[in-house]
Amino acid sequence: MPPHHTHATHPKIVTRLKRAERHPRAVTHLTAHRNPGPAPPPGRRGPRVAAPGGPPGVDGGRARRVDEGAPAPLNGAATAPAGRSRRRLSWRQVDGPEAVVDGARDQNRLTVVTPQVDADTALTFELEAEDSSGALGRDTVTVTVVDTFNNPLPTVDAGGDRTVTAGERVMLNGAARDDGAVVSVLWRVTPGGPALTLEGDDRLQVAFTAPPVAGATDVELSLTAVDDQGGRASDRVTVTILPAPANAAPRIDDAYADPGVASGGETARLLALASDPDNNPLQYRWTQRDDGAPALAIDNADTGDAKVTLPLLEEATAFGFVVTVSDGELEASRTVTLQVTPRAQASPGVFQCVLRARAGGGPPGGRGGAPAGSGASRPRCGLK
Ligand SMILES: [Ca+2]
Ligand SMILES: [Ca+2]
Ligand SMILES: [Ca+2]
Repeated sequence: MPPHHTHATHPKIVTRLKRAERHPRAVTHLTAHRNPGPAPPPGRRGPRVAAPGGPPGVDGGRARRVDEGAPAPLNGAATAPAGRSRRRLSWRQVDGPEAVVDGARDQNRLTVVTPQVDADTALTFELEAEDSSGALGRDTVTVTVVDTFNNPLPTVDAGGDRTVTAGERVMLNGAARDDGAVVSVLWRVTPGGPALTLEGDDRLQVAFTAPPVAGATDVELSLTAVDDQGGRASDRVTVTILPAPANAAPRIDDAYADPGVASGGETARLLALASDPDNNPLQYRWTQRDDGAPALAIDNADTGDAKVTLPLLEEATAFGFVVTVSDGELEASRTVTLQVTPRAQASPGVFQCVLRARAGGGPPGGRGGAPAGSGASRPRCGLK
């Protein structure tokens, strides 16, 4: 970069610049020796005329020099080959720091406001025309922005390129400095890639969640900073998004009832232990199988440690429970069977009850109980 600002701060140069601003031709002269810039434009071209059967003839207009921060009208022209008509015109900037487009882009005339520059800088614009047959013609025009105003542009750093995985939350840390002050920043996504939702696009730190992609996909973001004198500068960063590895289903490592055989009136735990190869968080869900057994309420059914209280039964009954473990997308399930025996004897004595309690609630020793289908009152082991 030419040491322009050191020169420009010299009082004599500032005076010359000020004078130059009033006399645009002098600016050209003043800057030409310091920064020759691109080769001078060729002489006025003749209007490019559409050849019969060829694409539309397009002329982007004359190359020119314009002061920084000034409006620059561009005048293009397009002609369709004989027998066709002009269907569409569009202007776009293809090179150089971004100029602000003032008005429509689909007319012969395009008005842009040149950006501030730190040295004479070429901007290239392209005019594209499409005719009624769909044929396209293009031409470019160069506008050289002349450095006339001594305002060092902000220094912007969008950070280093990154590679992330789809679904990952990505945080980008930008930086912007200026000799004066940075008054605003803005992150933008270059169109054409996958859509991103930026969180905090007007702050130096921006975040987004990497979208799903079919293959490695580049997303380009730019960070633009504006200083207190309207100067702006940008930097770009490329984030490569890799597809997320295929999700694997959770595994149920163990599932059982404790105790495995219980008697009516007791409480049994339903325990499940699962893991996920991707370390996804898991959700548990216990349900009772619809197999004719009495329906039971399951406590803590959404955990790996659920609980049921068994009813008093007339006959031995198997209760089936299903635990389903989900990682949010895939699931695994397992059935657990709990055998429940009726309480041992009708009208048990206090002694037997105490004995059972001391045995730790295990399966009762005696079988039998009320005969199947009998309406006899259930044996109870309670002291009233
Ligand atoms: Ca400048
Ligand atoms: Ca500045
Ligand atoms: Ca998983």
